[in-house]
Amino acid sequence: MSSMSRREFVAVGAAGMGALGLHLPQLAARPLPSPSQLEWQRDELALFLHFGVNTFTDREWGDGRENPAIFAPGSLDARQWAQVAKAGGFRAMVLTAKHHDGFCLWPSRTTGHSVASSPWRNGQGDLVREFTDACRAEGLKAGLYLSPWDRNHPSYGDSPRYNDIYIEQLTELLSQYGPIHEVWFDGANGEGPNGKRQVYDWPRYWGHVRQLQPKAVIFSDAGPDVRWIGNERGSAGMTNWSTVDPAAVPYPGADGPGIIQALQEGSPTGTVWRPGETDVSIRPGWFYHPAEDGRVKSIEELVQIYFTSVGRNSKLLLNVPPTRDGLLHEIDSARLVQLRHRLAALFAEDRASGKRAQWRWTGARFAQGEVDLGSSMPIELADLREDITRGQLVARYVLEGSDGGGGAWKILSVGTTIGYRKLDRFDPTPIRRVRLRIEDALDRPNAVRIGLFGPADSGGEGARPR
Ligand code: FUL
Repeated sequence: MSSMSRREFVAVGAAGMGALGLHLPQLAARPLPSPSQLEWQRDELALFLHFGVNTFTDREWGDGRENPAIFAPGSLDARQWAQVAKAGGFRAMVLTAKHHDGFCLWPSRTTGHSVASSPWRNGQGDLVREFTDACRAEGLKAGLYLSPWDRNHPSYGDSPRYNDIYIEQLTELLSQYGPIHEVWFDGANGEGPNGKRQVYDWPRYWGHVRQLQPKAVIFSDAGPDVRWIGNERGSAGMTNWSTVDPAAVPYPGADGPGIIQALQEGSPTGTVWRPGETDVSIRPGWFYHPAEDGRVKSIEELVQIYFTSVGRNSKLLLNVPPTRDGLLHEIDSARLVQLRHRLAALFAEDRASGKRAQWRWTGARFAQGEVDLGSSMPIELADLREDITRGQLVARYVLEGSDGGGGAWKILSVGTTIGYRKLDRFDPTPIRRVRLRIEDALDRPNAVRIGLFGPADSGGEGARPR
């Protein structure tokens, strides 16, 4: 329990600032995003890169006995990764600095099981350096994944000793490579080389990150800053609160009834701000496998994932694994560029832009906003946004459209939460006026920003994804 309270302390320290609530005393307790959490969410898209010895053994989980000699990416170019990410509209990248096999992509002082023992760059290479340099050169934020489960390190399972080693690895990663914007903690907790299981000291790990990189967001099932969304299919909950009850998922990897639902949906009564991150791979596996070249997700699947992640108040962390050459595969790279073009076409012209929405507060927790587009036009997509700097409040809404001339209101979409961004698609409907009825909220709702988009062929180039 003492570890719990320390963890909560860390989380509250990050999220609890800024809630003044002078006029509405109950707001004092309502969680708000920290500046880092806000920035993290607004970035919307981050690229995940699984790369290491598994790339060369064609496996998903290495057992820690891989010979470092196999790590030999002939044409590795982290700058190419960053350029592809940027061309795809991504704003950050997260690299597996160490996966469960324990092989470190930087020359760590804690182990010989690293790039320093590989033929790559004659053992003089440092992939974390090349990765962070490439991120900066392309204006992307850098994030690192450091698996606590380590199937190679002899101290794993000897809990205090390994915890010291892990802290030292964090120190190396977080003090030598400039600003790191996200630190990604996986909850996997299998056996080490001697068959022992490790007891992780999460509060110590997280406190250490806070000390070395106070602006980084810390990801895990249990936060403290951003939480796992509860599946690897690319789908956030239809209801998705950015607030959570910290006791619902007490530590990363926790299992039990209600945990997945708590991750998927968050909680309207949650006491900490901990938005969900949706991680999914563009291929069936996390690591590159040549046999999966024909199974890269289609552009329609990727657009759908964007709608079920970013479009459901989450952030998308899309995994695109480098090949054995150390480059992103041309099929994957082309898909990312296509994704950017498809999204640009979908969001080419906001028909509500410049049209002031009229808001009326119809009750303590109800409101209604109406936009007049001036003339009838086909609409098929709504982009709803709460001002989350003031928290997340909307709990249920109905979006309706009318084709002017005193015509009846027709329901376009219904939903529960909105949050940072909620994207609703519906059949193209000729509409002049749109109204958003907030039917339930945690408090007096703030005005919601309403964006409205027509079919791509009437607002831009490219086909509509369905
Ligand atoms: C999981 C790991 O076991 C997978 O290999 C992958 O890294 C995924 C993102 O997290 O827990």
